[in-house]
Amino acid sequence: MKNLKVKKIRDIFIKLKEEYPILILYIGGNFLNAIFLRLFTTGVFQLRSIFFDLAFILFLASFYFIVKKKRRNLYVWITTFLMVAICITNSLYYNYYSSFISVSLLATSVFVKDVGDAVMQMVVRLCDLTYLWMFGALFIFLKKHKEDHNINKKYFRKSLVIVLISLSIGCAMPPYNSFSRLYKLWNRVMVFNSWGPYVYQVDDLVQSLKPTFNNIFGYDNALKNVNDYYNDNKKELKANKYTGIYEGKNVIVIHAESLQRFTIGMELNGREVTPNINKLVKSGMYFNNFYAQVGVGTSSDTEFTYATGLLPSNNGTVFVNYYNNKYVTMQNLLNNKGYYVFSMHGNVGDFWNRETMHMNMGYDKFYSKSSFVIDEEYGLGLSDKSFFRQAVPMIKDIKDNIGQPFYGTLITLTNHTPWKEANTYSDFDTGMYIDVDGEVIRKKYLDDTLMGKYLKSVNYMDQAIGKFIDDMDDAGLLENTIIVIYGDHDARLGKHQFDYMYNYNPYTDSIRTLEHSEYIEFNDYDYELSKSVPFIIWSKDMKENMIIDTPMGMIDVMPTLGNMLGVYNKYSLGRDIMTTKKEDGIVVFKDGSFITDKIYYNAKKNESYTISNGILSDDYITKRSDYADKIIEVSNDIIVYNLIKELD
Ligand code: GP9
Ligand code: MN
Repeated sequence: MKNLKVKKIRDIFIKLKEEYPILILYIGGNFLNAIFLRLFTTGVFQLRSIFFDLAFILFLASFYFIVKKKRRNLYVWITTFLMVAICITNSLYYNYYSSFISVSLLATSVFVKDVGDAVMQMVVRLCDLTYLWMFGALFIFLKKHKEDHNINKKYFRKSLVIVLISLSIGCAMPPYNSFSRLYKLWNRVMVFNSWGPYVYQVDDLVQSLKPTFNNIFGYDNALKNVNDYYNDNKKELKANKYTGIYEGKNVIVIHAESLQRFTIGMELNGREVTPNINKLVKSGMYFNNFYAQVGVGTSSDTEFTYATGLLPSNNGTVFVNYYNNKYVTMQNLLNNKGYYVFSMHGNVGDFWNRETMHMNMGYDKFYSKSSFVIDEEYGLGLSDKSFFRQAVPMIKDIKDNIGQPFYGTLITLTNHTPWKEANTYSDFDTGMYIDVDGEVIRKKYLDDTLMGKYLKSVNYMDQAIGKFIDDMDDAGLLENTIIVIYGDHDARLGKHQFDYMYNYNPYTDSIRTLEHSEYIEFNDYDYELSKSVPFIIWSKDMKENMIIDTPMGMIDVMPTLGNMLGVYNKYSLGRDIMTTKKEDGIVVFKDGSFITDKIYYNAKKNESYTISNGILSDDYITKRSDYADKIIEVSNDIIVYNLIKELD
């Protein structure tokens, strides 16, 4: 009986192979490409996802039986092209971002293009092009085999039945929470792993189109969700000893491009990388367990999370895709209090759609590249030193002619990856000196590495900031002003850059390995934790230096700094860190991962890494994971469905 069935299936297959060779290539080739994609990206092969690949390809293949004869080849070409494109773009994208691509990025890609050099770093591996073999094979097959079938509705129906069977088998297999992941799509890697690349991309397409159809699709549900969340978590303004301490003061916020915390206090050859920022750290409020919470919108996501206390969107970038929606921001709250609110940046105004979005956020004016004399350019635009030099008289002019208080965001630029001209603008020494038989020898060490260029560039930015603060002081602009500095996100340095920096052996010109007594371990989690950025609040007359080590994310700035400035944003999902116990601090990342004082939880791998030892309750991770999922969902609903305007 069993043998009979096997024989029957084999016969069907042989018949298909003889009669439909093109179709067999179509199914087999695109299926194989999906396997390759897994191999070259996550390396995870979940059996269930393979059934979804099959279901997807067979679904497309089923139309082969009902497409008109003369259109059939075109149909094969177009759909193959789409599937190959999915494989190539995701393969490339994953290598750089460790996540999968979103069609909503198409709107954002114009900005990525402008960061040209950074994109050039996006290494194209040969394996990323493997998928192209399918075009060659298809070309040969179409030339060799001429299929001349009429429309066959019976086969069409039969293949749809197989599609349904494949889908059902896939769905019946664990993990069962993959349905909610598919629906929410903030952990793209997990969706990819359990649903396969093709279903992932269809899901992404649907999610990206959601805002367009939001009135018919999910809007009511989202509104209810968000309303329930705020009702259940009513946050009343709780005054504390920091409430209003800086009320009415001018504020200058320095958005420091790619400034990571590990550079603070770091020395190379006896020279500090950030001597000027170190001074602020030692005399101001220094939040040394602080993380940016960005998505694909990097700089702009930090601006958004800082200003609103919401997390970035999972579908596209707020600044680009949802710039017209209503948000409550630090800027418009201060504006309502009578502040003159402005931003300055040495790049073109439409980068990240800032020109439009800054107005929506409540800035009175955005001084972009065209407001400055472009007398020195590095990377994406005006050099930081020139930018800050020109900013001082502009701020003086605001003070004298528009009035106080003012709130200004100064966005730096030179420290943007890949720091190609670092040797031109920085003399910071990234070599290493060793004593060989009484003679001092200089080894190149970090000289031509990305890390070396980065450190040089950070040192340059630090000098620019130091000079700016001196100039502000000379112009009498520091008397009634607080300075806020944050690193906007990590610098996208590869892990191997750290391995090399920590384990370089100058005597052998090699990298120390585990066996070596001086080996410094730097594992995947050390790498994640090293993405921490500094957050500093400083004023000239500050009485005491404070170090705050409670885990804190960018969304906590609105409630923390806002409280000091006497403004309150009831929609912020962050916490006032000055009154948050260290054990309650949590930094939620966009993919559901989080950091507390005890662990780093990686949602992609569902594993945790101990930061400090201690007994964790059984539900420690589940509770926080649920919380992370909730605030990601609420933020996303607010952004995608423009819900602030619906809430009271
Ligand atoms: C560009 C700058 C960089 O103006 O803010 O943006 P990023 O690439 O860091 O998101
Ligand atoms: Mn940036």
